[in-house]
Amino acid sequence: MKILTFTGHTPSEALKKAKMEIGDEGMLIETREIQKKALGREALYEIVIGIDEDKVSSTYKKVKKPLSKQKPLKEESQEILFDISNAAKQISKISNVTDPLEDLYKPTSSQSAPPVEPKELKEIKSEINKLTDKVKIIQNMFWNEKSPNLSSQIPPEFAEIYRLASQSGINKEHLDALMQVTLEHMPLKMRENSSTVKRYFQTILRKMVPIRREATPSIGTKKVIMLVGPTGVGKTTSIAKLAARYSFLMEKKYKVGLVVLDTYRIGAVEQLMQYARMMKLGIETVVDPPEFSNALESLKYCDYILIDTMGSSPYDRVKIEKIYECLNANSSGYNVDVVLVMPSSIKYEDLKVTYDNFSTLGVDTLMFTKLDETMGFGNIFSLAYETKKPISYFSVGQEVPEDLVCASSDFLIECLLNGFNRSKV
Ligand SMILES: Nc1nc2c(ncn2[C@@H]2O[C@H](COP(=O)(O)OP(=O)(O)OP(=O)(O)O)[C@@H](O)[C@H]2O)c(=O)[nH]1
Ligand SMILES: [Mg+2]
Repeated sequence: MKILTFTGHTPSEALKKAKMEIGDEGMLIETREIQKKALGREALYEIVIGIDEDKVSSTYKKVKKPLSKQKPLKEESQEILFDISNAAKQISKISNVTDPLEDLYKPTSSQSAPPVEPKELKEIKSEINKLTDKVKIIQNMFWNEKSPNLSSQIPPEFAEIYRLASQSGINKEHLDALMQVTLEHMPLKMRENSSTVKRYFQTILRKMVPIRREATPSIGTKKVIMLVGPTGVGKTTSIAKLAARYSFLMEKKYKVGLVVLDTYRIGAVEQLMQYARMMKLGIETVVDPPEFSNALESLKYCDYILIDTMGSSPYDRVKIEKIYECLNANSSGYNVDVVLVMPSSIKYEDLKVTYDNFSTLGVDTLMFTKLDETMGFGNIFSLAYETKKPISYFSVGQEVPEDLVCASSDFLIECLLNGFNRSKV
């Protein structure tokens, strides 16, 4: 017997290479991880295949035959499927996990492949999809993060979605709780492959994220919205985007007024003043908390009053206290909606600390900015899930007014599982 080795970034990649080189004849002897995944470096796996010496050259010839003489695609893909299925069994034995492919795609006598004709392209596509799914399953079997919090092991079909969600920065406890719910409630029939599992899990995620739909003021009422949050997160830019949205971009044009809390007299008003000038909007500055009610009163002709605040570190209790004093001094009778603005680029734990410190202001909704600067969105999901505070808006770039998105669970979960894509805004 001749021993051959093949390497790849995943065991299935190595298997594919083996398949390309020696066809179906070999027997998988061993799979090992020869290089661990590290920052900036992919993992490397090696598989060891044993093959009868006299079969090496003939097999090689078989693979190298011209394209025109190769078997029809459907038959080939079927073969790869069973080949991988066998390999999966052997890999399973080595890694001591159950075979994910055992019952799926077991050939039965009635399933013998009919001859392929051009009109059967659909079937070929479906075969390829099945094959891709199997490869994914094998890949994910080697994803070595375990979930000790789950009462049962994660079935292979769930591994991809679990990995995606985990890599998105979702809090581990939240993810395990969601996975447990999915495992308990998902109809058996839907567990057939990882794409139905993904769809089901996506639906659960969507249902779990609280969203506040935008509601415009009805006749005779007004909306007073205050943006609070850490320094430099995009509060003023977002106020400008909202102001433009309400006064120009919606079907109905609303009257918008602006208020700036400049209780530290640091000239925080200048940036917003420029936007106010450009959009011809009334603007009031509040330096001392008792002036807050007067500022709101003087904008009573407006449908929307948007209040900008100076940024403060979540640990700067004195600055947050000043905002609280303004809210406390509000005798105008107008209800102030407090929106906590946070960047999506910080991890869940930091978002939670920020939320806890600003929560003394009575946060009504969450707004996340800088979605264009991050890869994972699980942190956002987890904060909304944990605090049960609905998300109202997302900011997806620096451009005023276009880079603003009204929150929706579809949009967030799409970002979470597939990344932010400007074309889907
Ligand atoms: N990439 C990106 N940049 C943003 C986004 N929103 C705001 N910015 C930028 O972030 C920077 C700070 O924005 P500001 O609106 O001044 O932030 P702020 O929260 O008002 O800052 P302070 O008033 O100093 O607390 C500016 O350069 C904005 O253009 C966003 O969604 N994506
Ligand atoms: Mg600002």
